[in-house]
Amino acid sequence: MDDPRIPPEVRESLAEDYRQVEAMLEKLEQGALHVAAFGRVSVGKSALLNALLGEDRFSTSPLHGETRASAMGRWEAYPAGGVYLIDTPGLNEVAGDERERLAHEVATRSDLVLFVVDGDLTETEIRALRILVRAQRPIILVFNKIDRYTRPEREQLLASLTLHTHGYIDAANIVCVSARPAEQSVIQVDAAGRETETLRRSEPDMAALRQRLWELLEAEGETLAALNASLFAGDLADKVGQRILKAKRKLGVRLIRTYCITKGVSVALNPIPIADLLAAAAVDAGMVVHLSKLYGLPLSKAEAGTLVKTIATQMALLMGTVWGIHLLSSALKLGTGGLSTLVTGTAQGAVAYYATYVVGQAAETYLAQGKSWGEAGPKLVIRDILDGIDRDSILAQAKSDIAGRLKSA
Ligand SMILES: Nc1nc2c(ncn2[C@@H]2O[C@H](COP(=O)(O)OP(=O)(O)OP(=O)(O)O)[C@@H](O)[C@H]2O)c(=O)[nH]1
Ligand SMILES: [Mg+2]
Repeated sequence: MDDPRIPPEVRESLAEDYRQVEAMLEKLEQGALHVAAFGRVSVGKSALLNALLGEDRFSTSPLHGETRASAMGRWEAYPAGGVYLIDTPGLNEVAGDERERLAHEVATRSDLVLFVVDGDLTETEIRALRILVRAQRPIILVFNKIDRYTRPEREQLLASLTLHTHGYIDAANIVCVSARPAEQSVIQVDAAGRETETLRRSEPDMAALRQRLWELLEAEGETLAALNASLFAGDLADKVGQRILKAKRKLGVRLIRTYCITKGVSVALNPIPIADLLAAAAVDAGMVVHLSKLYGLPLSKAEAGTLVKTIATQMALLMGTVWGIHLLSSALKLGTGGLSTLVTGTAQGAVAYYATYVVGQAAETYLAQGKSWGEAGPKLVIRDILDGIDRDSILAQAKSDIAGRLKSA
């Protein structure tokens, strides 16, 4: 966060990740483990955690979407301590919203996920499971509300869950529970023969989950936490790399433009034969040296010159010998007024600008790939760049940049 080489906007955008890294390190130091309940709305995630905790910590309701934010409770029952249970908002069958995104984030940051379902897997659940599996999250698939099913129904659903998660989830990690069995009416008859009907809820049946959790934590607790931290670090390193690259690209765009203008203006003032414009591209070595510093892969002036020569050669081959004439006439057409020297000069300057622009783009691609043209080689890279450039808009930009500079001079 204090590294001055990292652009401020990147630093700012990393602040949240940095906070997470700190939290993760602290957690590792304390040997804490995070176990998150995750799943569709109303499958009984909150009820399940309450049953594990042995208290009504999280609010539950028959209405969908009861839990609105994730919350954490310490699992005192686990003897070694340090295990935290995290409740998350449920996934909605209707398009995912912000809460759902957060739930995903919590789940993919947890050391172990209790993926709670209350029957066969729905599309939403299959999608969410895939994401977790891809993020290499250890998962226990918890089939809750088994009190609602007869034994044969239960067996059949369990078989279906096992089948549909084959290859993703170890069969030993699929457990059946009943976190908050439905109330049942009980009729009591007193000594006088009077009947009274009362509603009674039987005890939760959590034994299978408790035992599996225990086994996993005992056997792999430390590995789970370390695995999670290393996955997070890897993830973050990729993210940081991408953001820095993006910031560099932004600076690179500015840098290339500055060189393009300088080059365009000098050619506009001292027009040179079109055929010499590519040779003049060799002057672009200065820009490449500058770019290479920006990418932290400094090139010497000679190396930069060789790189420019490679690019210019490919450009000439790809654009054909008459490229300059075509470009020049395009540049001229964009202008108004007659063929005064200034107009021709500006048009030639625009062509020079364009050439420098292509060299800059190519050099930048080479640098962003760690000083490599990649498997495709320079020819394909440069062809892609030429194909991707909107020639007329670059020429128009060139003319207005050059004209602006000439006017202010
Ligand atoms: N029959 C039965 N009902 C249960 C069981 N567990 C939970 N429920 C009921 O299912 C409903 C939803 O439970 P919650 O714990 O609020 O579900 P949730 O997954 O946290 O829901 P959201 O927070 O809305 O995503 C409540 O009415 C619970 O009483 C169970 O084992 N059996
Ligand atoms: Mg809930």
